[in-house]
Amino acid sequence: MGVDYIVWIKGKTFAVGDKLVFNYPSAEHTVTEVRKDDYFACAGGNALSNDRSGSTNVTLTAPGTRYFICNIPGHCTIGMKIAVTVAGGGPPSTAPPGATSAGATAWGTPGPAIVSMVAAAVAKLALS
Ligand SMILES: [Cu+2]
Repeated sequence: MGVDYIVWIKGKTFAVGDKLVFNYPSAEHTVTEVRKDDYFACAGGNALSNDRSGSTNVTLTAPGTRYFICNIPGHCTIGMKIAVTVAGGGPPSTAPPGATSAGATAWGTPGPAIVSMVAAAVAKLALS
């Protein structure tokens, strides 16, 4: 509680075989792994796994992004959540893993509307 996990994960890279260690007061929090949509919605109802032992270890066994929230009501929505991107299985990404890509998804990426606006402006220039 009170940790900015986006700041914490910034610049960190994760590889297959790394282990995430969550230490917390067992009665007060959970480590709940969820799917991407549920991560952004802070919804723990369809959890992939759930632990509230106070000492949760998660070994990263494959490339890709894994999503963890605290399933105590209200905690996730104030930031007790973390998305961990495990590198491997493809070319290196130019974006930092984890926080940045999660943020881009959370707030939306520029859609086709913006692209077509630019295309229209270019077309106008070409005509004038
Ligand atoms: Cu919590």
